[in-house]
Amino acid sequence: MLTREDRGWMSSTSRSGGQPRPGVDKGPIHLVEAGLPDQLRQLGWDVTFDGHHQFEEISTQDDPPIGILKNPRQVSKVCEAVAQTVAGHAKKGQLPLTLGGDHSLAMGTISGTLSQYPDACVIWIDAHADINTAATTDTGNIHGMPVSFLLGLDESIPEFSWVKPRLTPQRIVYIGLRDVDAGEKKILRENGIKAFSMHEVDRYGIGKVVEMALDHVNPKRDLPIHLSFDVDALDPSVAPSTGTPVRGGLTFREGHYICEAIYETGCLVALDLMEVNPSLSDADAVKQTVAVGCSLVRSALGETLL
Ligand code: HAR
Ligand code: MN
Ligand code: MN
Ligand code: MN
Repeated sequence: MLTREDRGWMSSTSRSGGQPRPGVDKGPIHLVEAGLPDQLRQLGWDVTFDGHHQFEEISTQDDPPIGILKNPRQVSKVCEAVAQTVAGHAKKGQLPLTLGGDHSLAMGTISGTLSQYPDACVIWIDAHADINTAATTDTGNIHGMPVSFLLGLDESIPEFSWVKPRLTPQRIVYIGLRDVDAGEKKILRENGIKAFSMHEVDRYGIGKVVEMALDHVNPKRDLPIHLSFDVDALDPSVAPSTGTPVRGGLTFREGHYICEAIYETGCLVALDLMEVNPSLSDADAVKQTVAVGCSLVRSALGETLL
């Protein structure tokens, strides 16, 4: 498992094709300009910042919808490139931190993690389940679908057949859900996928929820963990600048507690921070959201309160 002496690695993926609102591709630039690389160096990480991957060679043109899926070829190719990049860094023993960009990118980051750590589990922090298939999506926005491709639940789109190795339903757990489509609820139920919605956070408290989530995906605390954090899991009063805010979310401390507790397991091998969109809301809201994003990452990478 990685410790602070290991090399950290950081990449940002400035693409936004998985959702319709422009600007989420600029999230990483703001997080980096806010000083995230140096903040992590101060925690003892040897940070290599790869630069802002724009994947300019991957065209945004000539990509008509498949069914109602928007930008399918572009999203697929970007995610495949991200998977290779993440896998390459994980192979060298580095801990890949990927800043998004929209959450469709997790198809790439998690595929990359699984290629190096086939027994890894995924902790997905989000207001949304992102588990629509081509048959269930109402919007055609692929950022609402990455988990179904990762699990192999949708084999109808050949463009995404590269998504391997596959995740299994017992190896993913959600925290923070509160906006789940009817079709997604059915998929969660039918596949026995464990999810802790805001209802469970209210009932048990965040400490107990994280413990139960870990007991489910990582009972002996010996499996590698990929943490995929969608900033819209936080309440919009805490993280306003994001494309699909949903009220009733995690507090500032609940979000940070999750990150701290996962760091404490010593099992974290990869981290995503997704869906920061600096073009939404006013300058103060953007500053607040970017600052929260940086501090979530610091917490997941070992910042302690005392
Ligand atoms: N479930 C809706 C859809 O499929 C909304 C998804 C919004 N997704 C994100 N990612 N912001 O979590 O379109
Ligand atoms: Mn790179
Ligand atoms: Mn998401
Ligand atoms: Mn979300």
